[in-house]
Parts: sequence; C-alpha cells; structure tokens
Amino acid sequence: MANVQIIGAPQSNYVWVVRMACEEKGVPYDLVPARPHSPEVDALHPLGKIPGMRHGDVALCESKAIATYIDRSFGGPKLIPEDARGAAEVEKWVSLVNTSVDPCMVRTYLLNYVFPKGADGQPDRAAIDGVLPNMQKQIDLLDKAVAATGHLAGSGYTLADINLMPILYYIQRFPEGRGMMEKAKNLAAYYGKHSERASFKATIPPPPPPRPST
Ligand SMILES: N[C@@H](CCC(=O)N[C@@H](CS)C(=O)NCC(=O)O)C(=O)O
Repeated sequence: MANVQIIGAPQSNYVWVVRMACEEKGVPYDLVPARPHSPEVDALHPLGKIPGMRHGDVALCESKAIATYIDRSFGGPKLIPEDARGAAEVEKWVSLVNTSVDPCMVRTYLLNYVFPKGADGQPDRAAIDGVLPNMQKQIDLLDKAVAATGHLAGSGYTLADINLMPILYYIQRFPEGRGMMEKAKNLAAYYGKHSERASFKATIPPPPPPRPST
C-alpha cells in the first residue's frame, strides 16, 4: 500500500503531533503541505482544519483520530497503552490540552504574536496580557503533572506527551512563555529531555517564528 499521507502545514502544532506519531512508530509517511480551508483540506475536514490524512482508502481528519489510527494500524511502540486505565490517562491529557491549553497558549498567546492584529501591525498587547494569568495557571498544573514520572500519563512517552511538546516549543519563542518555562523546573526538564528525541528533531517545522528581543 502507498505511504500514509499527512496533509497540512508543518508549522501547525497538530500536524506536528501526527508527524511525530509516525516517526515514533517508524511509519513512513509523505507530508503534503496544504493550508487550512484549501480544497484538499476541505475534502477531509468539515471545518477545513489541518491535519488530514490519507492511507489507501482511509481518509481522516482530527489529530487524535489520526494518531490513534496510526497507533493501531502499525507496529512499533504503543503511543496509547492497550489497557483501559492507561489509555484513559492518555485520553484525559490529550483532551485537557486540546480543549484548554491549546486555546490559551496557541490560539490566543502564540497567534497574537505570529499573526499580529494590533495597531500598526503590532501584537495586541491587551489580548496577550489578558491570557497570561491563565497561561501561568496551566504551566503550573503541567509542571506538577510531570513531576513524578517525567511524563503526563504513566511512566512512558505516549501520545499525551507528543501532543504537548509542540506547544511547549512554540511558547518559548516569545518572552512571557520563555520566562514561565524557565521557572517551571519540572516542565523545563521534561521539555529538555523529550526535545532530544529523534521524532521531535526530525519534525521541527521550518522556519520557526521570529524571536522578538525581550
Ligand atoms: N481539533 C483539531 C484542531 C485542528 C486545528 O485547529 N488546526 C489548526 C491549525 S494548528 C487549523 O487548521 N486552523 C484553521 C482554522 O481553525 O480555521 C485537531 O486536533 O486536529
């Protein structure tokens, strides 16, 4: 059968997640660059979001569904444990990150820097400042969550960790996120360790967002 196709822009944190899932399992894949709401993406996602995936006659959207399909269809290390409790722990963290952390840290904090909408094309300071207390709260809870095992779920590297790593990468491109990460000792150690994984290094998106001086 032809390779898995991952459809989307490599800069998307969710595209990055499914690429890392392939890399961790040793699944060959072709990245098909495509923007949200382009015809090839609209054909896969009812809301035009990335990533999409094609594999033979399987067409999918939504990063969690794609990563689960890859995990179950191929050999290699399990990204979602087989036991009910282990799988539920991973599900819990993917859900928490996708419904709370991503809206705060990516959709609000990061995108205000990357796609500035303030006066004179500058980042909207009020929007950024407004999200910082919530972001700090989330950094604190993540710092606590990884303290015991160095992982979000159980004691191994799972989809829960894969799903968080791109977000931690991106927030450190900007001053407040970098400052929060520096102070969150457990989370900083977690990021430092897992960013050394081959799956992470092989999928770092080109080019990184600019790093404004502090
Ligand atoms: N729940 C989706 C979220 C995907 C998502 O939000 N992708 C972003 C890029 S990181 C996107 O396509 N945004 C365009 C839009 O929302 O219109 C998933 O897990 O795949």
